Amino acid sequence: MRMTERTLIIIKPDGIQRRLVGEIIQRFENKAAKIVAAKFMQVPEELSRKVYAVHKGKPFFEPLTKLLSSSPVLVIVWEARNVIDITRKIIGATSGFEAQMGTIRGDFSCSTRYNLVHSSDSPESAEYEINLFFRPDEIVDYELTDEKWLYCEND
Ligand code: 3AN
Repeated sequence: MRMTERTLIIIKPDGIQRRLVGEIIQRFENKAAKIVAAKFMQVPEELSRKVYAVHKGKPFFEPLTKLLSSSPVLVIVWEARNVIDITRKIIGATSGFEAQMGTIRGDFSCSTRYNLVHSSDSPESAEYEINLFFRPDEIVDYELTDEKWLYCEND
């Protein structure tokens, strides 16, 4: 059976400014992901640098962190079986030019930097990133009632 996991996504400033919030959230709900935490906020630059700490030293680090802090974002924790891998597939490749049609970036982004959504890329980064934005008591544990229509015993 696939593991129930949590992952963090950030609908980045370009996603908010382009009014794509509903469109983006819909794609996760379509694939049975459950919202367990959410926060609409302006990200301080110090926090943006922590989000992108793995890219420190790369030429795009400064513009990347500045962009994340340039306008409000919506941060969401999703929970579902296999949700980290599913999320990467829903979002698509880093560059909007390379991303497959049908993915969020493939359908809406024409840029590497303005690529609408950030997501955790592993269980380790999910844990790190969720802890950057949420205290444990801000994550809500609850049941949705459609699970028996989503998964079978082999899933
Ligand atoms: P992803 O967002 O697909 O997980 P990462 O984690 O490799 O991609 O990169 C984080 C962010 O850094 C990307 N969302 C993108 O905005 C930016 N980025 C990555 N590679 C480049 C690049 N070569 N040039 C400009 N920006 C980049």
